[in-house]
Amino acid sequence: MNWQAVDRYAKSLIKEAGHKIRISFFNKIHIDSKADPNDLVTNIDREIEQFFISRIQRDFPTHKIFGEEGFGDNIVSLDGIIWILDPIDGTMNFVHQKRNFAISLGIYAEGVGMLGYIYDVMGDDFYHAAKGEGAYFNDELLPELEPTPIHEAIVGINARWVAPNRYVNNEKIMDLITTCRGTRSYGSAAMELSYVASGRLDAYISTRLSPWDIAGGIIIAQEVGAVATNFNGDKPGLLSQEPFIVARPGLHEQILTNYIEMKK
Ligand code: 2AM
Ligand code: CA
Ligand code: CA
Ligand code: CA
Repeated sequence: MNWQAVDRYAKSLIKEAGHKIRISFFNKIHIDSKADPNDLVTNIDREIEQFFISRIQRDFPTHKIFGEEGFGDNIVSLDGIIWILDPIDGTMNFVHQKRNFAISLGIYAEGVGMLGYIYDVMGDDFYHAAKGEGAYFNDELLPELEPTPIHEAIVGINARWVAPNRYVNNEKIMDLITTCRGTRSYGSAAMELSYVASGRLDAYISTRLSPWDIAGGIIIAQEVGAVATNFNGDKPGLLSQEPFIVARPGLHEQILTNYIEMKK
């Protein structure tokens, strides 16, 4: 496989998809809900996924596609080359804010992350990485991440985990948010991952993410030495939903050990 050619192809495909999303605001967007009334999906999420699939199937017929909206392949193993795609990560932001959403794509070969992309469509900010080649913010090489103590860290976390919930001990989360320097919540897991990789956030935590939320970002994160795992400290799975934490080295272990207590 000529990965440089795949990389050039994927970048241009993502930019083209971003353009389609930006011009979609000129027309009425149709909004539906999925699992619950706040779990939104639009015709644009679906159309963009279908756009990627039609191009990838035409130009890389042996590759498989695993996308949030379900138009791709039924993936039960990580064999072969798989494009793991979230056509719009942050659909609620797409609908309500018309910004702060991203296209997320990771390309895996036999389960190994080869190419990762997160495109902040309205900011026109492109985070990308190729395995072993470093990670970039637009054309800028991102430096290796240094450790940061918890009291100087900005942590990306949704405020709902501070309230009682069925996933984590919220009192420990309260300790975390009062100990760290500050918290932020952007509403797009992929963007938050790109922020950790580029040092804009020091950690990001979510109790439940899907493979397409993290597939692109973990390849980028790995290139700068960020540590990404589930709450057991294991490598994130790419076939099911799992809790997720990514952080600077050292800080990851500190947060996981002292502030994350999963409910049984
Ligand atoms: P989405 O916009 O692609 O659905 C919001 O905090 C983040 O969590 C977004 O990255 C969002 O992705 C994801 N998310 C939203 N609803 C979710 C759900 N029901 N299960 C898992 N992840 C979800
Ligand atoms: Ca969704
Ligand atoms: Ca998502
Ligand atoms: Ca999505």
